[in-house]
Amino acid sequence: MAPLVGIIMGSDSDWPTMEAAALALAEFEVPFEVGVVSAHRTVRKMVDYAESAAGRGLQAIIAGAGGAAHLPGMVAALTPLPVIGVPVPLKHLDGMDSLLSIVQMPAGVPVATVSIGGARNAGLLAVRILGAANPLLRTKMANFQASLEQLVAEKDAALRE
Ligand code: RP5
Repeated sequence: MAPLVGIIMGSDSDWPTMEAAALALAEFEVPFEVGVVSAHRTVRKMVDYAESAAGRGLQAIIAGAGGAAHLPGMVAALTPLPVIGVPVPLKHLDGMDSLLSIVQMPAGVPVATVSIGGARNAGLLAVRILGAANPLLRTKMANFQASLEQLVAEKDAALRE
């Protein structure tokens, strides 16, 4: 099936963090594509990717980057699609640099920023975005939420055994 979500990252070194987004999408059987697209090292590739994304059928983009993490914001400036930003933690500053680079967008160019290293939530948020126009995905998400509730109930009960 043609990909509906694009997962991009500034470097292959971001993959250990970003893989969780891919796993979440796979869990919900949402077709996705993965690629390295750097805002600084492959500027033209980034522009091409963002400008062609909607026309290629993508419905959302998950962009992860660390340090001076400009990729999500630049992509959001170049596409009308929803962009979810994942701050990737690097060796220094614990990902605070990545978080602030991604979250402090100027008015008019939103990036839905998840927590530092929060790639799984980025995948789940993409499922919710697609689910707004897809009842089957919405039902799957509701079932997933019910399973979380059930899990907490089981753990709560186990505490008192
Ligand atoms: C960022 O620089 C990337 O997103 C990555 O988090 C960071 C370091 O990249 P490498 O030097 O590991 O390729 O643009």
